[in-house]
Amino acid sequence: QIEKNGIGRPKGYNVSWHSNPDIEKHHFGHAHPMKPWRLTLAKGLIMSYGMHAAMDTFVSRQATREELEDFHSDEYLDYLKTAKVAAPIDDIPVDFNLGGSDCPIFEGLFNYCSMYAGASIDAARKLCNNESDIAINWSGGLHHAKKAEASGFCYVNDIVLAILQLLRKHPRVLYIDIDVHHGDGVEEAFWSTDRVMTLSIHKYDGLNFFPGTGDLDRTGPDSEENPGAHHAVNVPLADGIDDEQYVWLFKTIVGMCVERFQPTAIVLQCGADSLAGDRLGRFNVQVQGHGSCVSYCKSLNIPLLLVGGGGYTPRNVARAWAHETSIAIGCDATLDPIIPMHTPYRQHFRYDTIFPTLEQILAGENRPNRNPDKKIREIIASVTEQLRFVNC
Ligand code: V1S
Ligand code: CA
Ligand code: ZN
Repeated sequence: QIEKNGIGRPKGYNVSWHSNPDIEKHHFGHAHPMKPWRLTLAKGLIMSYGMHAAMDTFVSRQATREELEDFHSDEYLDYLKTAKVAAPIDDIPVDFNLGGSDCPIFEGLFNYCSMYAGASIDAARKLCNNESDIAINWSGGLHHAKKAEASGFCYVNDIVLAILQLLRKHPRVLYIDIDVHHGDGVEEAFWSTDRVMTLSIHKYDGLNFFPGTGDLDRTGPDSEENPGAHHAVNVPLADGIDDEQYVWLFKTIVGMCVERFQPTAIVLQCGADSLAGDRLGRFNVQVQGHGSCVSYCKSLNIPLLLVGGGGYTPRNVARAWAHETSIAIGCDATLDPIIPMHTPYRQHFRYDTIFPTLEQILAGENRPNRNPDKKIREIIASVTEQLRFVNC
């Protein structure tokens, strides 16, 4: 399989893959859109192509209490560890925003959180000691968690913990978030520093779309004295953006951020709910367009951490993260788009290709593009103006 698909291991270019099958076994509850099982589907696809042979694969470990305390408060971690499993009552969260229907308390919750956090921390360390050029944790990317609060299916913020690791060695980290939701937890954590620039592209509709933040003029602290001023970049979009516009916007804005900020490491949150046909998302981005964002970041030749995030139509999440793994290891051009016959749960994919057409993905649903080119150009102009104030 490996030879047939031409998957090789280019000398001197290392990709590490951090995962743990334990994570996939957790359940948020029957009706909950977050399904850790999507990771099993993604892993099956990645392995059926033989891609694991081209990476350093690591079974990740739980983050230690000390590591979690790098960002989270003692009281919050105590509560998270001891919280008793309970079905949400009338959608009302109790302490620390836990126990409502968004962030239920389920069996093995603390184990789940420590595991996905451990994987992102390990991945960041591989980049710090130059053992990896790209490190991947598809179980991470849980960007809404705050210091002492769960939010939007996220309990522990593995991205913040990974960036804190990177900052031990790297002077400047660029965080890029292509999840359809605003990366509010990461933005808030690094709001007052000029060592991390956060960039989130997301659906924004005032308060109507979760989490209700991420307007274009949210650029950092108001005071010019605060080092974090101008270091938060927000790209709010309307429903239905397509590949052409999204990739153009992504390359233009990321290109400008890299030029001004000169990051020495990049973290790319690859939330797959920005894909067309997502159960919670609103965009018309395809697997190809989503993957182009990864290709572009790889082409910058800066140490790169890839994490997962949202993604609520499991077959498309698996397609995207398998395709993005192939980009990381450099075999995307030679990968057979027909899903191998021996792929586990192959019947779940509905169509047998990694790249279904928009018509197949949307299955008759019509999601018009509400993003005129003029609006996209205005966003670019506004970010250009913002970045004039960034010096490194
Ligand atoms: N959109 C949305 C959505 N759907 C749900 C949900 C649906 C069924 C359930 F059984 C449980 C929850 N919650 C939401 C959003 C949260 C979205 C989180 C996205 C996370 C990420 O992809 O960015 C990263 C992993 N929550 C809300 O909209 C809040 C409510 C306001 C409405 C929904 N109810 C269930 C909770 C309160
Ligand atoms: Ca986002
Ligand atoms: Zn999301």
